[in-house]
Amino acid sequence: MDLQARLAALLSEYQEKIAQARTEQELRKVFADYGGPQGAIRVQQKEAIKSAPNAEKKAIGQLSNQVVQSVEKLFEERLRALADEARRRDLERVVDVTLPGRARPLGHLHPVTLARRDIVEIFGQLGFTVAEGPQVETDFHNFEALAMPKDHPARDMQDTFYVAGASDVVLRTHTSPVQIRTMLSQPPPVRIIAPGAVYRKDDDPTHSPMFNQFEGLCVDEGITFGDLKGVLLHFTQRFFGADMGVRLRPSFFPFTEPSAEIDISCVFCRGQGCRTCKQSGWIEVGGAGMIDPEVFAHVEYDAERYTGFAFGMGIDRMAMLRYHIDDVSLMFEGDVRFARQFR
Ligand code: FA5
Repeated sequence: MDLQARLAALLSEYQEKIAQARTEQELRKVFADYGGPQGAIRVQQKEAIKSAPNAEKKAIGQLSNQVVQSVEKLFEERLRALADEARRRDLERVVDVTLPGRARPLGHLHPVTLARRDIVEIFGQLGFTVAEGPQVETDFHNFEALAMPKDHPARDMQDTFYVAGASDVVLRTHTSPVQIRTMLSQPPPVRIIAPGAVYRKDDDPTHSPMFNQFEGLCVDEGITFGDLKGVLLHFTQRFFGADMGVRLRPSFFPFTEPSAEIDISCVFCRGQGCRTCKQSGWIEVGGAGMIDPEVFAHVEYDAERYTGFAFGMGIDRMAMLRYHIDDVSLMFEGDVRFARQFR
């Protein structure tokens, strides 16, 4: 059989096989077997060229190239036919246009996000702007400038995560370093609120190793403890409802003097006394006080002229109280069924 006859036989074999191919994948395989670089036609071509006298080589090349072109053309036609068939089958499928649509699942804001947004809005209306600071903080901003030099016993109140290999870099243990960053970057008057994540070696049903606080700082001439109490009372009543009370209980923080623990009336019993508030009618939500002159010295504010107050509260704690959630770990598990319940 001469080359022409062999190629014609291959071509008709090929035609039969592509007609049988039912999927694009099958079709591509048949094409590769015949028309591809290692396919039967190229093999025939190479063998024929090798054994032919020089004068005939060109004609052999042309002939087999023509056959390959036909193979390609047939492949493309069959590919189009397969696509058309698939489309026709799709169109023939019966669609019941009266069926209800499938609703797309909607995401939900986390209770901590909801609480943070409300906090920022309430303080925004009092003229407080939002300030931010890094979560990986220097020892200076987190402790030193807040009147907690190294070896100060108050450092033990906040069990600290240190960054490996850097003894004076920590994961911030509270949002108070944002006070320092803000005062270092601008002169008084200052009125900021600083929400954000903080970290402590703490882990039980009401304490989490990562949690959120918001810091408040107000510095100007003539700011008093009465202003602090007024702002906290206004905030609490907007956030929890008009019948909520605030109590400031004497306490100690190295960076404020006098200092106080902030209690709000128990959200469960509205101050009547219950198991959660241990019958006291009050629940602790944060700390506060008047800025200590030592802190003003670190940021070069004139303590003779200016006074100020600061407070720091747990956002997670506030959200838990507002939505009556009894385990802080639920807040961080990322279960969408949990988030879905809060609006
Ligand atoms: C502080 O962190 C001070 N920086 C607050 C402050 C700011 C005082 C400005 C004075 C002036 P304390 O460690 O008490 O204080 O934390 C404040 C609040 O954060 C707590 O009342 C609580 O609501 C919340 N909190 C503390 N630890 C955790 C924790 N592990 N998990 C969840 N919330 C926490």
